[in-house]
Amino acid sequence: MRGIWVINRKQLLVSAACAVIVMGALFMMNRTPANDAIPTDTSAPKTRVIHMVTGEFSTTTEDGKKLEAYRWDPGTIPVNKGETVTLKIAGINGHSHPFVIEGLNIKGEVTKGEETEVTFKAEEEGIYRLICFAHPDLAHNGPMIAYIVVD
Ligand SMILES: [Cu+2]
Repeated sequence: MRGIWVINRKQLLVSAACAVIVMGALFMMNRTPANDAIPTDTSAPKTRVIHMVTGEFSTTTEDGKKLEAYRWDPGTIPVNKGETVTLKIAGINGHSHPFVIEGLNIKGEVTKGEETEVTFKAEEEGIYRLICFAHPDLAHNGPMIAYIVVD
C-alpha cells in the first residue's frame, strides 16, 4: 500500500540546501583552469607557427679539404595566401645568421642558443627567399637560403 509523503519545512530547507551545494560543486568542477584557457574569441586572426633551426652540413674531401654549408631547416615553407605566419627559428649551428626575407621587408638575426621570432602575412602568391647574409652562397659556407612558397 502506498503512503503519502509529507515533507515538513525543515526537510524542505535541508533538501534545497543540498541541491544548491551539489549545483555549486558541479559549476566549480566545470570551471577548471584548462577550460578557462580555451579561447572563445573566434574573430581573432589565427597565426600558424612554424619552427625552424639553423643546421650545418660538413665533410672532408679525399684530399683533406674541409667543407661546410649552413642551412635553414626546413628549407621550404609552404604558406597559404593571406595567412599570418610566425617563424620561430632556433639558432643551433653557427654563431650568427643575419637574414632578410626578400619581398616581405623583414630583417633579423639568429644567434646560437637563441630563438628568433618573425611574423608576417603574405598577401601575394610567390616564392620569397629567406637569405642569410653571412652564408649566402657556396663560397661563404652556404647557400643558406630557404624558400617561403605562398600559394
Ligand atoms: Cu647563416
